[in-house]
Formats: sequence, C-alpha cells, structure tokens
Amino acid sequence: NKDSFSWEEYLKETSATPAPPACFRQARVPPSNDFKTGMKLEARDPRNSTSVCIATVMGLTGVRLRLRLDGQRQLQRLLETRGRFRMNASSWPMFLLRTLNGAEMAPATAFKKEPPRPPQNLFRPGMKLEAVDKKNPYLICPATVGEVKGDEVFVMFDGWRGAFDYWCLYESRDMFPVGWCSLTTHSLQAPGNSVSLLKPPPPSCPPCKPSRRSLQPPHRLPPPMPPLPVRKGVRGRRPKSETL
Ligand code: MLY
Repeated sequence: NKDSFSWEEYLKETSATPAPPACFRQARVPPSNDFKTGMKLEARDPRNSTSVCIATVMGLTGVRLRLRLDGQRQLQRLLETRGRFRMNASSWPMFLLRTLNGAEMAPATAFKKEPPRPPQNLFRPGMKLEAVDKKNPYLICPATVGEVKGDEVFVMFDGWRGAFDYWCLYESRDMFPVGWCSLTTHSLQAPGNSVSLLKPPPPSCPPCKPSRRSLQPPHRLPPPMPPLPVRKGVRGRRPKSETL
C-alpha cells in the first residue's frame, strides 16, 4: 500500500542512508508551483529535444506539471514541408490563432530559475533517493544509487529487479533527496514487491540486527531485459532504450 510507505522505517529496515541534499541539483526549499491548469506555454518535446512546442498545463502534481503538447505535429509538418519547399505559409498562423485564442498564457514569473549544479558528483553507491521512473514519468519512487562512474549515476528502483533502472548525469533534475515528495506533496510510490524485505520483520527479529545494506546488490551494468514483475499485462515487451 503506497500510502503506508515511510522512509524512516524503510531506512532502518534496509540500514541505508539517504543521499545528502548537497548531491542534488534541486532547490533546498522547493519553489511554489504558480502554474494553473489550462495555461499555455512553450515546452521542449521530450522525445525530440530540438523541437519546441506549444503546450497546455493539464495538471499539477507537487512542483511538477503534466503537459500536453499542442503544436507538435503542426510544427513537424511545417518543418518537413519547408525542407521540401512546399510550405503552406498560412497554416501555422491559423493553428496559432486557434490554439491560443482565448487561452491564458503562463506568466513569466511561474518559470523558476534552475538551481546551480553541484560542483561535483557526490553520490555514492548505496545512498537512497527519490527518482523519476523514466518509463512512467508521472511516478517518483524510492531508489538506490547502484554505481557511480565519473559524472554518471546508476539509479536502481527498489523492489523492481532492474526493470526500470537507468544511468543519468549526477546533475539530473529527475533525482530528489529523500523527503522531497512529502515536502512538495507529490505522491511517492512504495518500493516494488519483488523483495521480501518489504514485509515488516517478524516480531522476534531484533530491530537493529545488521541486515543487508540495500535491497539489491549493485551490479555493474543494467541487466539485459530482466523479468518484469508479475502484473496485469499492461505493457508488452519494451524496446531496450525507450525513455518514456
Ligand atoms: N504498470 C507498470 C508500472 C511500473 C512502475 C515501476 N516503477 C514504479 C519503478 C508496470 O508494471 O510495468
């Protein structure tokens, strides 16, 4: 049950320590979320970083936004046709008019300055954190640093046997210190259930007996297509390098 997840108990249970806030490129005091549902803004298309789209705020969760890209197709079409010298110059302004007519623009003040990147990679294997599940980006989950290599960090999702793990730069904005979700009122997933440690220890078990340091031993590389936890077949096979 995700509502009953407690970092405090979990850290004790796993004898793990949270990654210190200095590791993260996140504000110590989270900014306010001044966007409102329905507002229009410009956003980078996460699947095509060279394209900027008109987007609509569909929802707010903590200090994050759920965006719908309005202009993506039209933009691409425009670019394609431009390349072939067959541009219909009138379609883009019409699209803009239709999309933006009567819409509320997100005010410039809602866009907060990004915090500076920490001067170096301070993450160490075994440290706990909260991280975005890149395959289900609306989810933030308890995770463990599995490995550190130069500027990169291997993020392992607790209780999911490697299926969602990924490498990222230490300055990634998808990693947060323990407690971030509760601070920003974003929901935090409970760890997956593919590990027995998640059950409370039997009453006879002394609480502070040294136990495994983390749920999964760090491994050197993300395993090739690990078995998925048994769930209803929502997803089929996932392409290896899918990011969403
Ligand atoms: N329905 C999805 C949810 C997976 C979420 C995993 N995260 C929390 C690491 C699935 O089972 O594939």
